[in-house]
Amino acid sequence: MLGQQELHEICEKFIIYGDFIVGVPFGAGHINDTYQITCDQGGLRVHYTLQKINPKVFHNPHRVMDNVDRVTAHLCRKYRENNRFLHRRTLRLLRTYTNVPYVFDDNGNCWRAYVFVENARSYNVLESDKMAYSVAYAFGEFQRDLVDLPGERLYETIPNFHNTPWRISNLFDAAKQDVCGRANKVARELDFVYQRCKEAGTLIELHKSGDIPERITHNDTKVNNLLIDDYTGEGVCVMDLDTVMPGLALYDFGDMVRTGASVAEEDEVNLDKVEMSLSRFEALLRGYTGAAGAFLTPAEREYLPFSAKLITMEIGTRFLTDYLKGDIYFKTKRPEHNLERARNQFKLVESMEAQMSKMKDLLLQI
Ligand code: ADP
Ligand code: GN1
Ligand code: MG
Repeated sequence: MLGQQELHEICEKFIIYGDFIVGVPFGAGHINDTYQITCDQGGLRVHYTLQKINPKVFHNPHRVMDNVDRVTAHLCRKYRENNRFLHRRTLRLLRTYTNVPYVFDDNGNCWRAYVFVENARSYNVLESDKMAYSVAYAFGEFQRDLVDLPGERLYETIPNFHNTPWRISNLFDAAKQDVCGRANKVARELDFVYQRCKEAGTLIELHKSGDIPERITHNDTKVNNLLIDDYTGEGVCVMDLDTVMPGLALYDFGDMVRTGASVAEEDEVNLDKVEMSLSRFEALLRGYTGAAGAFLTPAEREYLPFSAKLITMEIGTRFLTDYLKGDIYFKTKRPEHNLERARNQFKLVESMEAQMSKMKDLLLQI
């Protein structure tokens, strides 16, 4: 984490109409370094978000920022035309004195700053079905608003990001190499994945056969990547736009269910507490189809329940891979953190499997 002087120096490169007071680490993201910056602006205290993009995860920050800039500019234009509250509906990038939305520090790290969205917060675990509806509606609306993004295809900021079979083969490679000597501890988990690897390519196959289209998708729709209004409970701002790129809408829906229908935190170690709530699932389904239903193809609709299970497998697989590789990707707070997360996700997969026929029944009712 950086000291105040360094944060101050980075802030000075952005056009901020205020004096730096303090910067504090903020949020519960697993990837970037995020700070809330407080400035004095003409006697008022105003906040900004300052983020260092993780260079180990995003190898080409210029491309990440080009995507984010295009996407946020498009959303701003759209909201302005529709007289919606611009400043809280989308992230707003600050620009530098050379009119660029990011800067590099002396170590070559890329930093960006956003207007801090006030009177709203993100949740790791949702508190009600109503909240689940709002979350899914907001992410569905995000996809819908990007359908007409002008210009070239967005960059793929992380290639193969939702290529589930590739993620699984990475897991077995990591187990084979076993650089940390941890593989013997996870035989049961490896078998869990092995038993399910046949269905890992389902969505990719459907895309290849033309049944489900490529769209502009968020690709990281875990529910804490959305700010929820403190007063109205509405989803007000989709965040974490680093992986907005061409993708499959189903992975977005699946990730909302993985995180929004689980009644426990992603790293809850008491697995008895980990399960998928069917009523949360129903609320997410209604919210998402409420916003995105008009453009979904029949095959996309049909695979909504399955997508939840698939991405939960995928993320569990990624946590387990990172555990075997020595915790080099996700931020961790304790030595077994990634293993705990993987076990948690696999328990959630089992809960989804046990409720899959009910999930499919609900789909027929909406
Ligand atoms: P990571 O890639 O590490 O997950 P995020 O972009 O998701 O980073 O940001 C981490 C957290 O910071 C978010 O979950 C949210 O709580 C907070 N945050 C980010 N941007 C803003 C913003 N503009 N306004 C308010 N909070 C924000
Ligand atoms: C990461 O950045 P964050 O914490 O919102 C990860 C997602 C995972 C998620 C699991 C770029 O999301 O893919 O699903 O952790 N983001 C990246 O919690 O890898
Ligand atoms: Mg995040």
